[in-house]
Amino acid sequence: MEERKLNDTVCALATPFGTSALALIRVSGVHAFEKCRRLSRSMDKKVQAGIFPCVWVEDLRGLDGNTIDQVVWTLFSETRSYTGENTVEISCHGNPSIIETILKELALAGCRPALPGEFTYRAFMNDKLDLVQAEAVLSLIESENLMAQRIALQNVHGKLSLRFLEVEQTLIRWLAQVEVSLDFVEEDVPLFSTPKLAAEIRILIAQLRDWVSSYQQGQFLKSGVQVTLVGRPNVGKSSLLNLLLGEEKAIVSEIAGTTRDVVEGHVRFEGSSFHLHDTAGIRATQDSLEKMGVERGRKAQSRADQLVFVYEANEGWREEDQRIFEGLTSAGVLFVGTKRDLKSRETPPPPGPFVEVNSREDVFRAEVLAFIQERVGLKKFDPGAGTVLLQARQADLCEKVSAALVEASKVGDQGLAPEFVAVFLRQALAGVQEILGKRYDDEILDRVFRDFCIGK
Ligand SMILES: Nc1nc2c(ncn2[C@@H]2O[C@H](COP(=O)(O)OP(=O)(O)O)[C@@H](O)[C@H]2O)c(=O)[nH]1
Ligand SMILES: [Mg+2]
Repeated sequence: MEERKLNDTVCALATPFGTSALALIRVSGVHAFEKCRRLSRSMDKKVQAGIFPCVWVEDLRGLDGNTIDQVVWTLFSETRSYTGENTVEISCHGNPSIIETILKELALAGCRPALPGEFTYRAFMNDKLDLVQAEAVLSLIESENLMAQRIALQNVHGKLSLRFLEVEQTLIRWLAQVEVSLDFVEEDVPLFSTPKLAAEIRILIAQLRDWVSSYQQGQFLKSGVQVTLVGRPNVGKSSLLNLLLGEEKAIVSEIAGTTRDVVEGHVRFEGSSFHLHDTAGIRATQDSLEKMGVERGRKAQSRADQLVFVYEANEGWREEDQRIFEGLTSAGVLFVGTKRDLKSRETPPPPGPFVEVNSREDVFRAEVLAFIQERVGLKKFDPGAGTVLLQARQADLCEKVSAALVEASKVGDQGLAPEFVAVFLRQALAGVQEILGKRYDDEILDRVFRDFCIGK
């Protein structure tokens, strides 16, 4: 990644490039106002008035004096801006040629195009946000559904940071106790007992582990659940896909081997979001196209969070189904029996949780989706109640912190010298501080900010 500096002025389009009603261009830097003054006749007057934020409508002129667009100017002073630097926001008309011209004028005025996430990076460097909040900004932009957006927004406001700050405080307090007892070791005062501390540490470990496992749920909330339909040909996978999507997306036919490409669709249901993949039925076939379809299906299987094994409820679970089932790799499997309307007798059930449906009846749509939602743990999940991690970095570090604490508690249990406990507590503390961005290096920051869009 190119080097980020803090002493220059950066600019970027913050809205998607294309034709739209309006577009927003951001300029940030200590000298942002000076850089823009030649593009706006009122700039000097507005800056001198010193009232921020400051908003007005005025033509934006090129350095040659020609009018480029009528725009809304908004000035934020460094104390009130997102980045912690003087910031100019230009709302222009969403015409790609206007946008390009304005960006060109800004470059002529001495502004550098911003790198991805550079505005948020500057906010972090200027202590407007900690790293957990910066990542929450990213989550807020990326999140597919309302629940994840709500969590992300709470974390932009600092809710999750507060949790980590509490952990940091606890670790600092323990370290202080341990270190005091080291100082007084000659006086033989039993200031504190390591087994008692070890018990407290275990409570914190349990909490951290909860947070780590919340990440999986967080992923489901943020990016949706990848669901792949598998099973024999002609059991009704494509019909089920169409039922769940509420549209005739995949071709349904009584001819076995119809589906070859993986057919995909997205569906939202009660706050959850599912990406569905319909695949070619699994069977040995001589047809080279169908073979390719079966191969593609296998790939979709390996990417799935959840497999839905489709079988015929009217026929019941068959040996052939069992063989395919045993050939499946990874991911959780649940079962949906189709053609329930044709069922006239009790039939052998599949080897796991199942529902039986008639794919031609709309009422079964909610039933199947609720079933999947519950099986992946999204239904009983209450994001308002606990802590949900939306970023892999945070989950990985929590795991490291809890591993260090496990060591600390082991040493504590053995009643060994406090200095050994202190070593692992310090490791844990370093991990928490890395989560919060109190300790960082370029590599850490690169990893956090590379996923941002330009202009954020
Ligand atoms: N009666 C009835 N027929 C179904 C049902 N689901 C699928 N079918 C029929 O079964 C055949 C195969 O369906 P399709 O969705 O193409 O199966 P796929 O090969 O697994 O994708 C088609 O003729 C469908 O109309 C169902 O729930 N009830
Ligand atoms: Mg099909």
